[in-house]
Amino acid sequence: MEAGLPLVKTEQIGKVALLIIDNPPVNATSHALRAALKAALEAAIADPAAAAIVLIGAGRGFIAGADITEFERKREEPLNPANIAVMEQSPKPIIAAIHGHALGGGLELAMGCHYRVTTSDAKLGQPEVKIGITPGAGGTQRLPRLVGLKMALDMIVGGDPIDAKTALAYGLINEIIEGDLRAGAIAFAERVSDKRPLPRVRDLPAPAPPDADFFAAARAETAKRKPELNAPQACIDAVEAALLPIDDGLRREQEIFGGTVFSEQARALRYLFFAERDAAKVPGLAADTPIKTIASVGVIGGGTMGSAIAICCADAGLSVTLVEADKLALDRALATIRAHYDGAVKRGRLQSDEREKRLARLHGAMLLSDLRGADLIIEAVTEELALKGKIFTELGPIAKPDALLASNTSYLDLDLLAEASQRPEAVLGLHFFAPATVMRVMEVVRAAKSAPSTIATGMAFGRKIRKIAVTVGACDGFVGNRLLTQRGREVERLLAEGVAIEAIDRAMTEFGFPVGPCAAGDIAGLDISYRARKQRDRFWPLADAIVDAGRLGQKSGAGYYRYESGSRTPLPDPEAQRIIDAARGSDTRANLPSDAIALRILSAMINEGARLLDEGIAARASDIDVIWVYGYGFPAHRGGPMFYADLVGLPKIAERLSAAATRFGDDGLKPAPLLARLAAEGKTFHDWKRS
Ligand code: T1G
Repeated sequence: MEAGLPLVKTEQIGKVALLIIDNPPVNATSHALRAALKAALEAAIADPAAAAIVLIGAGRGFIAGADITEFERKREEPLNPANIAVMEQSPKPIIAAIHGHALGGGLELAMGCHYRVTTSDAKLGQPEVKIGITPGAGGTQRLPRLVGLKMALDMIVGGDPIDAKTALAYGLINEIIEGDLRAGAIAFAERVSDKRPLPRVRDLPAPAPPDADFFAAARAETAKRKPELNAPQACIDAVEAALLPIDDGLRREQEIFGGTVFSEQARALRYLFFAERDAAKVPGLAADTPIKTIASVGVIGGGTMGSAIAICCADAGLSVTLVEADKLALDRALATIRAHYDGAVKRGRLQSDEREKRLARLHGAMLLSDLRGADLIIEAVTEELALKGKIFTELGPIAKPDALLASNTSYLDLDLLAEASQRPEAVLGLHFFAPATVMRVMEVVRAAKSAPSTIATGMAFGRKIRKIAVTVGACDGFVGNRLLTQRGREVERLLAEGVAIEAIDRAMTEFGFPVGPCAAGDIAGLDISYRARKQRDRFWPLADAIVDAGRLGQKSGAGYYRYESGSRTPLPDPEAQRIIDAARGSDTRANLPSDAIALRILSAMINEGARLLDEGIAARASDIDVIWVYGYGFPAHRGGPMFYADLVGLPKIAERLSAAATRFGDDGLKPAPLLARLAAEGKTFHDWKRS
């Protein structure tokens, strides 16, 4: 916010006082804004010239909620409830004029007003649960009085906003203003300026519970869907308090809110909120680095990844040409894509006309030369260096002069592909995570000679296809898979000690992962990591023994678990354990507590994270966390491996690793220099900034 410019400007338009809230980028209610708003409200209420007051936001929207950056410390008065009290005691009507987002404290302030009008594209919601807290300015009490318990609960426990049409249908707003909001809101204010009594939400009757076990059912259903999260249950508790008289309910809400704000889960989710946004700022990349326009994309390879990448591009409105080696493979890829969209229509997630629009953007081809017009070409063929090298060699002379050439390789040496293309400055890695239509993160890999605009364009492309794009350096496995390898290595050590397959997976699911490392391997296909190990002379005798026994995971019906035909449910299989015991030459079992198993695995990953920071492959610790949370299912309410390390304390992690290095005689387990240094200095990864 430009210093000295008022956060709230008041304009008198006829008999209406217009209070313009201006705290870019999203009018978050920082302490300064709350204080300025209180002063402006009190002045307008006292001003005889003002028969009505309109609150309106400058910039992108109304108010995106409380200033989340303030939650790491005790927040100063006035808080939003104080401003709401001022409005509810006002003898004059106050109208919230909403465009863009009215979220969290922003919607709560609007519900403190007597009327709410919006533009047709406004979004209204209580997303607090997504950052691990409950609403804390009356939203859990006023929203149910306006929209009923069911809708209020859906909005508050789910956290997703509703659109203006739905808000009008549920009585959350009074009117949708077509055309100029400011003028429309002032006209509305003039119309209601003499209407009495003033409709205060707090005066509405407490909502009647739909049926006796409404809340019990909501708790059970939420516990099933989000068993590890505290905030959704706390939100249900707070909304249930709406059955009480309003002031009792508001007091109860404050108690519940206070119990969530400083919780570990809330701190982790807040951290991730900003980590996600920080990832978009690539250190060393000037903000004005030119970004090329990407309107058409060529995808080479229509396998699982290639067809999913094509779908992501078509979903984002891009024209896509999918190249396969022959007609059979091409037809198969296009059929996979059509089946994806048919499924989405069947599940009601997509309108059929929208399906046709997206399919119309997709074209099949069988020649690389058919990609000569593409702005960006993404190679997504099998992980074979020779094949990828051949493709990049051919692409060099074919692609148009300013095209970008990207590889979806997960491991291979990008610089070799870049050299093969004869235009290394235009080459980058775009590493998607399977399933690419679901996983929200994408590693944008900077090769040795990638031009700044190539990386800037890769990041913009990521945002365009609604991915969280994170720039990483080029190395074997980039960031995500480097930690994955260390996780696999520690699992191999645990298996060798006699820890059971199920015990390892249980430890990581209890920690919060959706599936354990062994079951995750079965999903991905054990032959893929087996081949990657062989290509690097990496010898994991126990993991190899499973594959050597023909157990490739889900796709072969057995891996670390067995799978009934057509089922994806991992079933314990003594045969898998027998193969491992045979390979380690013992069937004695070691029983380690789950948290010890989890800490061993996480420590190895955290150590690798520290190396990646030291090497400059990862620019900041939070980038590693964003990649693992949105690419590998690391539980978001734990913040990511590096955030978790700070929570546990780096000295403890370093000590653990030193002990393991001695025990296993493996220098690879020694604390990485950065970890050892930060631990010794009593610092955290969060403190660490690249000098
Ligand atoms: N506080 C502080 N900074 C915020 C912020 C907030 N609430 N919302 C956004 N920012 C920053 C963000 O970090 C980024 O900064 C810039 O604004 C643009 O955001 C009392 C307790 C509104 C949908 O959870 O969902 O109210 O990176 O990149 O994609 O009950 O921001 O540029 O430096 O996300 O257009 C509840 C959070 C708070 C909404 C816009 N509110 N915000 O998305 O832009 S708790 C939220 C969003 C609360 C009350 C409780 C999105 C957006 P930078 P952006 P965008």
